[in-house]
Amino acid sequence: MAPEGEAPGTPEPGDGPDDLRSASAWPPGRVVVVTATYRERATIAALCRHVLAVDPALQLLVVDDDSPDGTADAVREIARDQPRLHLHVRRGRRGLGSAIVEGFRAAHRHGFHVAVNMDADGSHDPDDIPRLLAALEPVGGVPAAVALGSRRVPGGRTVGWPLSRHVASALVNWFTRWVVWLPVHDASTGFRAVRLETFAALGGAFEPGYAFQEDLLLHIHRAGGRIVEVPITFTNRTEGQSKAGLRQSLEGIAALLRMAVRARMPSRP
Ligand SMILES: Nc1nc2c(ncn2[C@@H]2O[C@H](COP(=O)(O)OP(=O)(O)OP(=O)(O)O)[C@@H](O)[C@H]2O)c(=O)[nH]1
Ligand SMILES: [Mg+2]
Repeated sequence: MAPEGEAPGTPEPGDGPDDLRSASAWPPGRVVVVTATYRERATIAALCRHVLAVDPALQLLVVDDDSPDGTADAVREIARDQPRLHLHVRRGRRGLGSAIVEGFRAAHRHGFHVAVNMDADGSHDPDDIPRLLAALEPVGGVPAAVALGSRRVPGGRTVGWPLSRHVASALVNWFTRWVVWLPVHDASTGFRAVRLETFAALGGAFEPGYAFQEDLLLHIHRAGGRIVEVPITFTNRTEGQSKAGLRQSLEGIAALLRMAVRARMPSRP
């Protein structure tokens, strides 16, 4: 539930000193979609409209790292008469993982139960959100902690990738399954529904970059959380540019190696 009488723009714990957050109060809600953006002006407006049209109960939080292309302005424009759309602008590019963590923490503070994380570049289809949410429901009395939109289970697929991306993705997922010992087929997917109670209980530090996706799953798995995979079709971006450059790839490899070490250390009680 949104805190009553909250002053718009008041910094909250976890906000950087010069961050800007949504100027409007959040309506109460259960599920919020969290999308991190860096230079996504070409796609963000369509994504906002599509997500908010999927279900009138859904809200959307965009965590933008002050994109120089004016991504935040495009969000503000729509948010002006859309109370279910929230914007959090951070100063300077600080990484995909850290943006998602800030989004999840803000969602938890506002009383949401579930956050759906997705990319802003059109690769993930908002129409798949209801299937991800349904997959969180209990099986044998045990709810799932996270439902992954998976390209690597029967029915899932990837459209438009060059061979090099297929090879890189296969290597990452081989490593996370057989070396990091994560029992999932698509650990690097950026489309997932996460129970915020589980997330908040994890504590600890997460990898701040792209490897956050695998790292979150490692935390959840080691805490005993159930992970389910739902087949999705992932479509390579057709607009804007990839933000995952050589630096991000090298940081991702280093992070996976750290995770492999952590996977061999005893879990916290
Ligand atoms: N806030 C924030 N968002 C980021 C950052 N880096 C990437 N993103 C966003 O994270 C999402 C995934 O980034 P992409 O560039 O699409 O990475 P990718 O999906 O691995 O690669 P492509 O689809 O080939 O571009 C997109 O919505 C980006 O805008 C960052 O440093 N900060
Ligand atoms: Mg992408």
